[in-house]
Amino acid sequence: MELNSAPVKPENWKIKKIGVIGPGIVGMPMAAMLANAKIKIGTKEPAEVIVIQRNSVNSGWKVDAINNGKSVIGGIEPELDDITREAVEKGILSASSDFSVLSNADVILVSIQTDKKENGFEPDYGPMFAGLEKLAEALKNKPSDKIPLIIFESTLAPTTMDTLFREHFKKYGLEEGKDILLGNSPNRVMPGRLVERIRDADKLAGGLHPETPKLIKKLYEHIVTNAEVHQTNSLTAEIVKTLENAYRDVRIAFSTEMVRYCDQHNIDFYKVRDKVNGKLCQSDKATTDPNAVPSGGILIPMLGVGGHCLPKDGILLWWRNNQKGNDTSKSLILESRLINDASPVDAFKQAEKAFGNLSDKKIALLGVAYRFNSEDTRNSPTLVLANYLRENNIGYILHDPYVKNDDQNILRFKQQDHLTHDLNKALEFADYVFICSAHKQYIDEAEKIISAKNIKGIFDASNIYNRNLFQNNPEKYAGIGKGTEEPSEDFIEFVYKSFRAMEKGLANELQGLIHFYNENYVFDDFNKVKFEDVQRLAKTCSTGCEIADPDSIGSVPSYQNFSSILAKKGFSNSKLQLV
Ligand code: SAJ
Repeated sequence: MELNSAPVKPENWKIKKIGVIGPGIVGMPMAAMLANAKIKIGTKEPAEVIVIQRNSVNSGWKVDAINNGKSVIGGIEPELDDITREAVEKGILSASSDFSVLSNADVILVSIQTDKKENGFEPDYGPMFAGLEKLAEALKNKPSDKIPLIIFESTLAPTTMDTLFREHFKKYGLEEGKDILLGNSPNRVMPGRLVERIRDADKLAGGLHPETPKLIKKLYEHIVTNAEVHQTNSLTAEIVKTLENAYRDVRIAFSTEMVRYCDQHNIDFYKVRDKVNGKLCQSDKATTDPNAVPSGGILIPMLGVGGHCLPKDGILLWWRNNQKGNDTSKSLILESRLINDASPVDAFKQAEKAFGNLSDKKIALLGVAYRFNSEDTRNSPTLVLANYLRENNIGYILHDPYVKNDDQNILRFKQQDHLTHDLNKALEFADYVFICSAHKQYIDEAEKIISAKNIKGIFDASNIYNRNLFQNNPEKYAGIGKGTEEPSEDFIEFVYKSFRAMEKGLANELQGLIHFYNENYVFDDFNKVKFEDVQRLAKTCSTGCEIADPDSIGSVPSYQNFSSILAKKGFSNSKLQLV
């Protein structure tokens, strides 16, 4: 297939107007930062930034809020409120529900939420296509000499750009590489650190045309000021993005396997973690700092894996294979989903081992948001546990300082009557406390929680407290990974070797996936995916994504008859063939 010659050259590029569709946790900070950077590319005046929010029941209010200078993201988001207010006051940032204002935009960022179909293997692009239809309608009226650059910030299942989005715009007479340029720059933001992450984290710039990543880099260098923008093709960017979250999920599952063994044998998991991560040269500060983001090889098993990304991205990486009927049973990535989904109920059973039967006790679940200091409840493991307690007729209360009463997931699971914002009320109600997210409030008010008079036990599922706080009543404290015995050198060696087997298994799986994509979806040199590129770009992920070289696995390590399921999977998929 021939690619058209450069339709827009970076050196002749003019940006007067930037549209940002979807002011969520990605779109809001991107819009505010692009406005605040006062970007002048081929112009004298800074580019105007317009946020587009459709007039929906749940989110329609965002237009007025932004036009009044307010960021629409709750929780603790350092800098974001100030940046938004300043940009609106200077007249560079505004919001609208009218897509037609995008018809003369030079750049359009699309940050509409993408999802996975419930109980399915395929992406759910319902809201995305609803937005893209309106965008294409607007661009049908674009000036004929303008070739807008459309950058997808949302996470996309591999092949989406080439097979779905290119076709979508074509239906409206907008041909990629001629009338429009399609690029993808999947975001690496994290609630609680939105601004910091955009400024300090390396970013991928992918395109279907070789010119597109150059343009994205030229624009984004104004806001990614402390990190690099890496150019690549669209499929590689799609694979790297989903892989980063998939491999994080796999590493959490691996750590969960190990912590379960440690907890059964009263071994201090955190000592294991630090020693093995030292041997892997992948250490971090998260063992001792509950608000540090874990990035080491061995991660931190908590109540479960929530959020919008980790629970779905590994499945999206396998979507096209599943669609073709290829064998998915050997995948470490998919096995990890099962391990992590079991965690909330497993944690409850572990608490019962420590404190005795809890079926007639009252439980306070502290922290409903899946991440500390955020209001985000998507796939929250706390809600999984709350549903389990309700099904088993166990009394409980939910506390969170940030999650609102009309939060969509609270309403969806009908948990609104159980939610309080008053910590005293939760502590007065309960016999036992589960720390489900490491919100700042639970650190600041540790004394109150620990010494509350009714509370008989605290189950720490967030690695928030140090056992020393319970010196006077050690029986009151239990948690995930909180064993007290020193791990033996043999056990450390076993965990290290199992990790090495698991990471080779993951690399073999990835090699099979890349081969599959190249064989079935790539028809020109620029868009070909190379394992080394994926490995190099994944390594730029600031929460750690070191992909090993593919290699055969000699044997599955074992320790007193215990072996990792993921290491075993890795062993069995050494010769994974995907065609
Ligand atoms: N979790 C653990 N143990 C850990 C790390 C996380 O149990 O050691 C759990 C968390 O409690 C949470 C879930 O995993 O329930 C997800 O947390 P996360 O820290 O991985 O963060 P997310 O989902 O908010 O953001 C992820 C990040 N991806 C990676 O770090 C590879 C972020 O950088 C991405 O921008 C984001 O997904 C995204 O949008 O894709």
